[in-house]
Amino acid sequence: MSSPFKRNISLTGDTNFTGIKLTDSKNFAAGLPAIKVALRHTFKEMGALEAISTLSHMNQKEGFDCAGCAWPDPEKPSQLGEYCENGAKALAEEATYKKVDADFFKTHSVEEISNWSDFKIGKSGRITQPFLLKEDSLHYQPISWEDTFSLIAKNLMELNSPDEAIFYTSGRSSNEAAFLYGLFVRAFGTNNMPDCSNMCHESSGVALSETLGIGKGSVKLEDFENAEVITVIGQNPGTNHPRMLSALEKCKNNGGHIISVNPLEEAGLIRFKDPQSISGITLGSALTDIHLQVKINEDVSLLKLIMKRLALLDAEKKDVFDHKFIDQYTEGYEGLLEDLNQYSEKELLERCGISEDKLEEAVALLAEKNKIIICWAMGLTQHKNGVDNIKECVNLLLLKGSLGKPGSGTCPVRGHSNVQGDRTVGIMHQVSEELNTTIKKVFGFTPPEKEGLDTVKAVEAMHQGKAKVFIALGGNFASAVSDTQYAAEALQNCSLTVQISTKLNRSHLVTGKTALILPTLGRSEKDSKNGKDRFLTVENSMGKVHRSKGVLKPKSDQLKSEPEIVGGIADAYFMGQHPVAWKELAGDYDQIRKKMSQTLQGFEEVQKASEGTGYYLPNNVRDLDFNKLKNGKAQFSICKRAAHNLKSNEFLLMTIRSHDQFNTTIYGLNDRYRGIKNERRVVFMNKVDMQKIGFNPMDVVDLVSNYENIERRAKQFLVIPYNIPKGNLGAYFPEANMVVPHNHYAEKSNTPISKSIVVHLEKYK
Ligand SMILES: Nc1nc2c(c(=O)[nH]1)N[C@H]1C(S)=C(S)[C@@H](COP(=O)(O)OP(=O)(O)OC[C@H]3O[C@@H](n4cnc5c(=O)[nH]c(N)nc54)[C@H](O)[C@@H]3O)O[C@H]1N2
Ligand SMILES: Nc1nc2c(c(=O)[nH]1)N[C@H]1C(S)=C(S)[C@@H](COP(=O)(O)OP(=O)(O)OC[C@H]3O[C@@H](n4cnc5c(=O)[nH]c(N)nc54)[C@H](O)[C@@H]3O)O[C@H]1N2
Ligand SMILES: [Mo]
Repeated sequence: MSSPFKRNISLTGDTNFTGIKLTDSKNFAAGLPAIKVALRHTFKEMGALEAISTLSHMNQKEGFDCAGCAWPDPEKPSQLGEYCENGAKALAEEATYKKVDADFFKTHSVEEISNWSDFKIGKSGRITQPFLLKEDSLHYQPISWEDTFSLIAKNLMELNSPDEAIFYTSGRSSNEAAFLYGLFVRAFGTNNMPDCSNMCHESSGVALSETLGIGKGSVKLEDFENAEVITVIGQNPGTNHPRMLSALEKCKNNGGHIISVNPLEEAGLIRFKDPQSISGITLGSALTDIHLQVKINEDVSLLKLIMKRLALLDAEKKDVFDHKFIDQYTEGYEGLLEDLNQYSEKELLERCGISEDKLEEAVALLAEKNKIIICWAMGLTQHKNGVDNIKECVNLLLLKGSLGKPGSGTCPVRGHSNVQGDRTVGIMHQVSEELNTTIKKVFGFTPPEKEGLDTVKAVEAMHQGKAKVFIALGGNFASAVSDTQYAAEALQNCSLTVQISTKLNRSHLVTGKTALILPTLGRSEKDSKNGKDRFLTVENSMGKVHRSKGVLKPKSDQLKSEPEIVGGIADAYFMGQHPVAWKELAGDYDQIRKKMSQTLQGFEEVQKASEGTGYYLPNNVRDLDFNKLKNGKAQFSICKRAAHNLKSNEFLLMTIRSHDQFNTTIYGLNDRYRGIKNERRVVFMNKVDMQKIGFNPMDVVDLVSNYENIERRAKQFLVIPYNIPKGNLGAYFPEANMVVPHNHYAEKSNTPISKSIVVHLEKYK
């Protein structure tokens, strides 16, 4: 018997060092250098004229939403442009003139491409037509759209159960595409809808739903101007949400204060020069008033300590906590105080690693002020106790009555530009009875009632051969999920993997036996039908739905819009035997929006988005309505810390983003603000730790984790002495995903522990 055809695919690509240069890490972000870098990237990828004219449409009412982060746009966008350095880079990536066409795949086999670095793969350009990788082939070849859809339909029909298919979503998709996709998956018969949010803000969603009754934040952009204290915890806005810095600056200009809680002194948090304001270019302002350099995953220790001190002050003065608010709106206050009493101050202080005077400064500020916002991102969510990290933040806000009034509230800063919208319109593995009931009413079919698989469980199911078809609406699943080796085995176990994508990435190489690439329009591109330009809608990080309309000529006339691709798959699968007329619906976005308005709570006004103004979705916390929760009250929580029990040679590793990447898309090899030039394979380490184990700067090491006696190894990293707490390490994602175990994740949210992996270092051999 001949052995099955096997491709020899590299999971890391080229790991040779690229020629590192170290500079001082920067203590301010943005300003003129940011504009220079932004323009350099866009000019190189798309030419100067087109770059400048396109950037002027980004985040404007008549234009398109930036495909970078989900930070909201101000009501009056800046005349100098409403974009940041990293938004410009995101555009450059999408609008690049380089193309991945039939010749490209004829020349390069998937094995060859897999040996390139992620940086080089990404720079190959935009995918121009549908491609098929046959079971016994090493080269993708062109395929027609029609054949693509029939092949997918055939594979779906051959499954023993709809639960053998997985439908992933990355957070770039529009509301319309995601709504249609979710509808098709339910009509097909499964809730297997893992999405990037499972690896991202799922912990926030769980924590906020359980304590406040809605899985989203409560602040609006204008609250930043009114806040007295903004705490930025576990988030690096200078790199990942640069436009947020202008909002923080406004808070400061109005007399507010900023506390940052982070193991690193991130540039944007310390000083900032707004490239979009003339004064900012020249002045540059100190943003953070108090930087609390917490040890990795000790935020709960720190927050408990702060609340303990505040409770002591409140016992004396009675006005530190908002007792009226606590009485009227909350439940569990006494329980929280009891919990705080069980911890010793000394132990808490030691664990979080903060100095006594810094702590006191923060406590004094928080004691005095009531209009408080807490912002957070992956530094809190991606830990074993990620959900409790966030609940502890909610505890603090509840004590201070800092919810439902101007200048205060929760602010989970979202990642992908429409990750929040995708969830709102029905991308989730959980079952919502309410949604199922309306779908039945509006569309005439009964959605499945069994909970589906999230990201972690989907990988396991594929690994065990329980799922055989994998379809991805965007993203780069193979590189984004934990445990690269295990994830690759899982995907390679599938009979068919399908990627709906704009750009080439590793998930097009780490595939099932047969693989398809379905190329789609990007955000910045015109989506025209019958000579008319169409728009789609998205929801920003603060729950505002607004439209997005591309302006550029599509890179190829063979691209289809995401709704049309989903409609094509659904139409081929059902062949007219279904109550939904998939193709017609997919081709008419106004119809999709009409159906959304009939199906989804809060979408009654979605047509307003067509007028360009946008509107806010309902938010019970803004109205201080906690009726959905136990006894109609917001809930205080008892939060746990993670116990790592490190051995003497072990460290906690956080996997973070450099300044030159968007998730798995590598824009460049620099991490300007951290002083790293031309290299990604670095590990940040405290000097004292280096001396202790006898490492010198630039020593080459492997990162090694060992969970349940399974050794995982990320090879070849340069040791960089850095201002990071003792016992902690930092390295970039996705390279470090090699060492993140697939079966360790946050309780309740299943978010991988990407920010606190126990590792030791071994000299590279
Ligand atoms: N340019 C650009 N923009 C992006 C992205 C991108 O890759 N590039 N990604 C987008 C996406 S999907 C997301 S989710 C967001 C991510 O935005 P961030 O969450 O800001 O991204 P990370 O680089 O993961 O950074 C986490 C921050 O938390 C800190 N941290 C790590 N562990 C801990 C901890 O235990 N406690 C505390 N207090 N801090 C900790 C790190 O030092 C770092 O500053 O950004 C979005 N925007
Ligand atoms: N170790 C570690 N792992 C992590 C993280 C971490 O901090 N550490 N962060 C996690 C987080 S927060 C997230 S959100 C995930 C991200 O996981 P994903 O969302 O799966 O990954 P991305 O890198 O954002 O996906 C990039 C690809 O999306 C495609 N794309 C871009 N724009 C579009 C579009 O408009 N439409 C379509 N259809 N495709 C498009 C392109 O082909 C591009 O190559 O990774 C997670 N993984
Ligand atoms: Mo994310």
